[in-house]
Amino acid sequence: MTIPCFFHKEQLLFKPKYEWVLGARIKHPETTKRAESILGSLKASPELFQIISPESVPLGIIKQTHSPELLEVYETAQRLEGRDTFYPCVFPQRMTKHPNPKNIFHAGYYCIDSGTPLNNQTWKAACWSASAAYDAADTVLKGEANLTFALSRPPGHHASKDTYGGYCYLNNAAIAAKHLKKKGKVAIIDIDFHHGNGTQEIFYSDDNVLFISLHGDPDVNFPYFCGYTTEIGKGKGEGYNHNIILPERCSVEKYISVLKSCVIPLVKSFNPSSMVISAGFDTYKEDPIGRFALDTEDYTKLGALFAKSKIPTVVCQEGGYYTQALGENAVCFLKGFL
Ligand code: Q9C
Ligand code: ZN
Repeated sequence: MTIPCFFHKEQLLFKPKYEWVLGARIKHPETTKRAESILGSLKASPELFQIISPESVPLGIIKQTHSPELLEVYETAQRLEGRDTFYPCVFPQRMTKHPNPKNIFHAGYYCIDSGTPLNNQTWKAACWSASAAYDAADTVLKGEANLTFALSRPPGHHASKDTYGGYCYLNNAAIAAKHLKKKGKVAIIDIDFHHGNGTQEIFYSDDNVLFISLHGDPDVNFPYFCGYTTEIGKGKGEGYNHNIILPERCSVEKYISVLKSCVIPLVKSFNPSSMVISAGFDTYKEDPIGRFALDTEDYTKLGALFAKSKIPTVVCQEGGYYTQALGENAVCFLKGFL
């Protein structure tokens, strides 16, 4: 039995060159090298991983997760000149009345940061990234595999229904979870270093989707403003959203103890029919953006722990920016399930 891994080569068409961090222009961390690193490591074990090119996800499916306005911003960006990249530098005023998704200068209305550029390749790459997640979910939904991997890039967990940012355009994990929901309750565990604000928002009032995010302190880390423990869901969804803040340089011992004492018991009592793991490897000790201290072999331990729950699982790639180790980290995590 091999693990079906979904990836489309057009995900590589989008190449953000730089981003703005506190006024400085830096090389963009979300490079195509990331996906290539993971692909390389998957291909090194053909007896374990089968790489499959996804079908294109129907627009109607994407619209179940995202607003027409947000998608129209991406359509507008497709009309940019080949060499042009748009970085919003004006953000909404509290009383903004006339956002126009057809006007690229209004993109800032739909955007949460200055690190997430738009060009005429963004939509295509984001769509294929979402397609990988959707097909990974579909394979689990049909019972054809108990574990699938979506090599989603660009990542997704910072994108909400109507906003993009944090290198994310379409919420791949949410699209996967909505599909899996057709057969019962879904638990989404977000182990990226950053809080999964987009996913949280999408399912905030949903009592059929349990969302748990483990992340660095939002006082001092992206996406700021949210990811606090007081955010517990609302309406019917109250009690189905959990944020867990972990300390700087968090070790694997600490990480595992929180998984065992808190995350796994919550998942067990929720009793979902499937699980989506938003797997970011920016928790790695050398990551240029994340501030935890996990090591490559630690990801095997995490994978093994999740596998013990015996819940059909879609692993969806999120962040991870130390490209030299990213492929090995992802593969070690998946191997932990075997
Ligand atoms: N100097 C994901 O991991 N910029 N997104 C941080 C830090 C935003 C990360 C700048 C980081 C977003 C999917
Ligand atoms: Zn991240």
